[in-house]
Amino acid sequence: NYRRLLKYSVASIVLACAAPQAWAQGKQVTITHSSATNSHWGVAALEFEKVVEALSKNKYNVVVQRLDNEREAVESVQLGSQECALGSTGPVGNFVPDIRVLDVPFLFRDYAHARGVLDSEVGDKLLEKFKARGMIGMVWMENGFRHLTTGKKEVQSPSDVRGMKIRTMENQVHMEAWKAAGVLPTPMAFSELPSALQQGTVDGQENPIPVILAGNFDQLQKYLYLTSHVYSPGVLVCGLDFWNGLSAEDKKIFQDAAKASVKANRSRVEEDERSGVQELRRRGMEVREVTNREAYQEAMKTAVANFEKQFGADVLKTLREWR
Ligand code: EAX
Repeated sequence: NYRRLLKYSVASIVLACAAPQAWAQGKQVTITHSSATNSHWGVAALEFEKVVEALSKNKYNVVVQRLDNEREAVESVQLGSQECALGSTGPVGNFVPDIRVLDVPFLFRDYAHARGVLDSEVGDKLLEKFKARGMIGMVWMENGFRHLTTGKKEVQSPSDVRGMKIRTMENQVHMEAWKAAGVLPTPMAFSELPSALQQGTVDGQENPIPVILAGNFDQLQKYLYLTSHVYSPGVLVCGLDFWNGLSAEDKKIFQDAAKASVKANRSRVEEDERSGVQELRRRGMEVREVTNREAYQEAMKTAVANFEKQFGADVLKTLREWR
């Protein structure tokens, strides 16, 4: 009897210790992003975590992880080995071809223009396209306007980029545009970029201020040219099976969290845009204002003719002239 009593008391102590913990853990939902915690992606993922956990009263335990290979992240979401991911649309067009139109260079004038389109029915319709590819496009996010950087050779005008090896995202639209400008586009995942710059496999790359800042690219590149040649959208995606398994109430929680996440993301982009160039100069980067942006546009012109065929000249015109 004494033995039995002992067995029961041990069992109840074990249960007492384990149970609340298991309960507090909630159902694990992993979301990945490709940058530092202190970045426009990091703060967005943390906000998503905070809001899901608060609104669900810890029914869900959101785990934020860093995964610099954005293509792999989307693949994992599609396959269901992770629930959600947020990041640039760079490689996403390879999964959802319709969204490639958003990556066309010189399409958006400024942030207000891009956000206006993404937040409209045009953006909603494009998010709908993710379903056929096993994902839910939750919300449009933002990576920022991309700028060219180089390591050794200084670029004075777009004709100087001819023959240069520039890393691009694994994005056909970007590759085509740079090719038209005479560049040898070298596509690779974001995860491979720092070592490619370090080893000099490429002469330069292009990314928005928030990415250059958070990735400390000032240590890898000497020159920054404020080309703003293309707006780089972002997107928060979740797996379709995961999504279909949620109750309507929980879906609403995740949607609200996604919206809060966009807010955090955009206000961080704004902050980086305000102080980032000054900070990069302070860190020693040679920053060049670009007064001849049209010359870059001109250099990419033959590609734009192709994009008009691919996406429809009228579609591009509507997007360009959006007010
Ligand atoms: O999402 O691959 C890129 O250059 C992206 O801009 C970066 O991953 C940030």
